[in-house]
Amino acid sequence: MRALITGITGQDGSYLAEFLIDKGYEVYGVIRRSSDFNTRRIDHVFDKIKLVYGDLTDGAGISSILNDIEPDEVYNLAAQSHVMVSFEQPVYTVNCDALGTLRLLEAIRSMKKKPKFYQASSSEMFGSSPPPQNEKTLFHPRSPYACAKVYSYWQTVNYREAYDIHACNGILFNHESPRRGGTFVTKKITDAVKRIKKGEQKELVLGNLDSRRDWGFAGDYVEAMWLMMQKKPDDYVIATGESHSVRDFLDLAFSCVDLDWQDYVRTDDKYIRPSEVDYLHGDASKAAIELGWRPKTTFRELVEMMVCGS
Ligand code: NAP
Ligand code: F7E
Repeated sequence: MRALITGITGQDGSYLAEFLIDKGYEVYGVIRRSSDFNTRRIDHVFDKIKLVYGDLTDGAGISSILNDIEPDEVYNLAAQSHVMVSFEQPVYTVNCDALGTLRLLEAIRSMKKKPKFYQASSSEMFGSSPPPQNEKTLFHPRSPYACAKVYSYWQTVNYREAYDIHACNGILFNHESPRRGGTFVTKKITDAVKRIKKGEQKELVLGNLDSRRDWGFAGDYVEAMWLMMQKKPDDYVIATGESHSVRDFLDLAFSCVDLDWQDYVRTDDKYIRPSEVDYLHGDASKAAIELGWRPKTTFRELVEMMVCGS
């Protein structure tokens, strides 16, 4: 089996590449040209994967990559994935996260042997819909990022229905790891905890501490992506079924090194979003029943892994 991963240099791309290599897949990844090395997260599997340059904003390039590689499965993980940044760069975010998906789907539609397609949909699409959220919950997106993901969600459903493409949406709730980007709140907190403990940082400045997220471990979630591709194409919520506030995360992360977060954290309005998603709490029972998928890592284990990991 041959898989193509867009966003292979990201957090999820790196775990998915490892997972598929272990399953015996031939793994291809799309990377963006950058002015310096950007393969930190996949250096350990570099000899086992094949990389091609590409960008989701370049439709002709995406089409020729697909036609050259002829993958059996395409995992579309590439995105401008930061919600706050999407308020500053809404047009770019939509170009990449919404039209980028359409470019991939259009390229697949024109192929003789159509690969299966996985779309990285997000719990952000639920926005202000009250918890618990599942596949039947209405979308009420609260950011340009979330609006772009809703667009991609529906294009994925439509290409499945209109052209019989094996296309599925994984509606993943927040998932983290030691490989999480440093500007997301969990990694920002756990990096700060380590530096504060070593005396290298004095304070941590954050935004809204009251929002609640259903945080799982990225390593567990990539298995769900693969499982979805092995079944009849459909859409699945992937979550732990537990929700915690940013405050809860701070409590646990600082307590791992015997510190009290209230001695170090202050808030600044510059991190407050124009519109916020207050409460995410997923119900992944459909994935449990139909895919046999359940999260393996607890909230405490996740926080400890991030505080103790590199
Ligand atoms: P991430 O760490 O930010 O990785 C994003 C990846 O997309 C990187 O490889 C990045 O390349 C690539 N990328 C960005 N813009 C691109 C473009 N224009 N063309 C090609 N590649 C581009 O994100 P993640 O946490 O692994 O998330 C993976 C996917 O799941 C994303 O679509 C995200 O929106 C979605 N998602 C994430 C979560 C979560 O909690 N992590 C939850 C639900 C959905 P560079 O390395 O060059 O920047
Ligand atoms: O924010 C609050 C912030 O940026 C979580 C992406 O992977 O998951 C992620 O999106 C919460 C928000 O993740 C800071 O206001 C407080 O309420 O870590 P985050 P996110 O916005 O939930 C979804 C599912 C995705 O799809 C996205 O791609 O934490 N918060 N203070 C802060 N957030 C950040 N980043 N930085 C702060 O200083």
